[in-house]
Amino acid sequence: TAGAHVPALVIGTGYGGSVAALRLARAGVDVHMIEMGMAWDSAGPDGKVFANTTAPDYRSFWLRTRTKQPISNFLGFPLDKDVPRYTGILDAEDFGGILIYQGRGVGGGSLVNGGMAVTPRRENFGEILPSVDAGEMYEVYYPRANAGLGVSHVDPEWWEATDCYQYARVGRKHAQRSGFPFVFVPNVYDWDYMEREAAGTVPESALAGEVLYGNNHGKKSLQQTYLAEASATGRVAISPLHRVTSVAPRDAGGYTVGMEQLDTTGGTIGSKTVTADRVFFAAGSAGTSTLLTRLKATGMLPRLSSEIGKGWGDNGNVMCGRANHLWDPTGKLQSAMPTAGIDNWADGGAFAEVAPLPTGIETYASFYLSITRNPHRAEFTWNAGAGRVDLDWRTAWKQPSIDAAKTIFDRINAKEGTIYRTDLFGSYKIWGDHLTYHPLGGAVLNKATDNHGRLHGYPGLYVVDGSLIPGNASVNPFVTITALAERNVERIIAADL
Ligand code: FAE
Repeated sequence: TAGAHVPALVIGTGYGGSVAALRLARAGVDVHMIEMGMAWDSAGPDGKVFANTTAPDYRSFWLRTRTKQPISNFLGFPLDKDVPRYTGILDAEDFGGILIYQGRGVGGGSLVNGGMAVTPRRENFGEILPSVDAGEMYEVYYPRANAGLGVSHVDPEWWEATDCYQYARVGRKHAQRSGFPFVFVPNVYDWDYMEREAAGTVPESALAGEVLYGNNHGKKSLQQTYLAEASATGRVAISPLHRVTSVAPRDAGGYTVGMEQLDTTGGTIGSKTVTADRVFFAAGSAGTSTLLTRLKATGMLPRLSSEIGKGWGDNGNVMCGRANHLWDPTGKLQSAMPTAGIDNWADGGAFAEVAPLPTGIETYASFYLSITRNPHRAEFTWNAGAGRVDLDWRTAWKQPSIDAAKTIFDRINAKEGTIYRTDLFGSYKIWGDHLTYHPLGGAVLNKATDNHGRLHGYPGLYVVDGSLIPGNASVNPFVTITALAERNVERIIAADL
């Protein structure tokens, strides 16, 4: 069916897309957002919108018949189980050498992530986004992003006393005994709500272990922040369960955007086209990179830069667990929202988040997601024979990340007389080196685009998401993605509209 015309179309509803939609709408531009995932605004048969991390069900995974849990094993037992194929919230997208975990639904990654809202240290910014004026970012756009996302700190007094951060206090003790800086990191969780969870006066969310498959309360996802504000303008419409498949220039100017409407088993109900004066690619690093790589290679957008698809990195993600002594229990109640990390970036190239392992039982395990300085960069390419986009990342490329993480955990283990857990990612496997939560790059700023995200060769096409960041952010990335989108969209509105 021939669809409507919109001034601005945004592909995806994660951080970059939500910033673009809000700022365009505030500037008086009508916006249509297209989202392949579900709206996540109504309860399932159990009365809840989202499934618990410890009990994945049909809502948990994007079009899989078996779960693909990041921690696949526990004490020798595989944890994955069969689930009905459904347009669930977490996608473990398999690119051969790596699984890229992503949120699917209105709100993108904000629906499933740990809410850690970290602004990188200013001295590291030059290696993250070398072509961007750091002064502007730290004076204007990082503060704007933090305000828009509702970022705040846990009350330190409460943190010191509450059972649910016992695991983090053990993490601090071990970090400090080995001489590592232990830093608190802000989060978008509503801390007042968490204190009431702990007091037993409201339904539990973070304290019930909710995170990977959504939080029913407490977490300020984009649905509660940028998207709520965007919707309040009256200028933003969102189409969930619609996947953009093509973008092509029109003779009359602007672009024709093709999309498929999906049902909840992933089947296609129908195809639609919409015309738009401007199109903002905000499908996330993997989504935007695969789409642009295919559109360039198949002749729909042939003038795109040869930099499209290049410069992709995993933010150096690697996971591991440590087995503590019996006198260092990490607690059977663990808040699913991390609050702190071990900062050995300057000396060892690793920032390790002290992560929860919310199993509901005492595990005596400390669990960490490390962000490391990994120099490897992969490329997305069109595989014409298979009709898909490939990514040439290899599992062996995680070795620099493992080495960096070991600068922290080998020392802690030596000091404490402890060992790594070998049961979390298979049997006798220490490192979770098969995945990333933080895909970055593939349409790198000032290479595949100009210095504000305008795609070369096609006026009116923009990239506004994590694909602009060349592979590493030195910390968890969503604050930087949001701040960069704030910077770029402000310029685009001022100069192009
Ligand atoms: P993203 O949020 O991924 O949004 C892209 C959206 O586009 C998604 O909703 C897609 O469904 C949609 N989409 C894709 N393709 C299409 C298409 N063809 N048509 C229509 N829609 C499409 O992009 N980061 C932190 O900073 N702190 C954390 O604590 C943290 N924890 C994480 C935990 C997990 C389990 C995961 C998976 C990620 C975590 N992240 C964290 C990463 C963070 O969520 C991620 O960097 C951002 O969500 C990326 O933002 P983008 O705007 O690039």
